Amino acid sequence: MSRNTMRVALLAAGCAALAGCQTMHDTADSVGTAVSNGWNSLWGSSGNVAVAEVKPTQGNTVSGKVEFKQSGSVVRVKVDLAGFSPGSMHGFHVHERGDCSSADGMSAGGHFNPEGVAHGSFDHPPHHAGDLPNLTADDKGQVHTSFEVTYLSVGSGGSDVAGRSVVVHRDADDFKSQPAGNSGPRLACGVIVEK
Ligand SMILES: [Cu+2]
Repeated sequence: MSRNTMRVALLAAGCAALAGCQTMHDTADSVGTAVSNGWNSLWGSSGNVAVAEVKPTQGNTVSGKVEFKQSGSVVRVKVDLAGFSPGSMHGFHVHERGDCSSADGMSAGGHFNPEGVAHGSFDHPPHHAGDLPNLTADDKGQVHTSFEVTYLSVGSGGSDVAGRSVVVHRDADDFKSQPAGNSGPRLACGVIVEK
């Protein structure tokens, strides 16, 4: 293989690895933009709210808060977490059991999956109701972001997040591997409680 051929091959591999990011970006643009047009009116006062106080699992450092707020058919997920390695990317899901009592977070069970479908990417059905975008830490090792989904609910309905948990994983979710995107051990867990 010539030097140039090798370079092309490496570039192709890089593109494949980034495909998930590109997909996320597209969704952020198409779904997320609605927020900037009406953040205050859409998210200001009414709507069911549930919050998870996220605590690190044993030997880990990630902690913070995740808020779910419903407005009509849209749920905004607001994420404020710290304690990551700068620039790292992590799988992030709603898991089925509101139980973070075990040291490794496994007490939260598998992904919240009321429809009994395969794991996948949050923007390409079918996917678990609990499938959410990967989180990417900033240069301080923090995540401050929000996004919107239309397949969860807060306080009622078959996809109600209240009484479930959020789990942050060590590795990025590949949005393909079953049943959990090969995202590795659980760095942090928080029971989602309706306010
Ligand atoms: Cu998970």
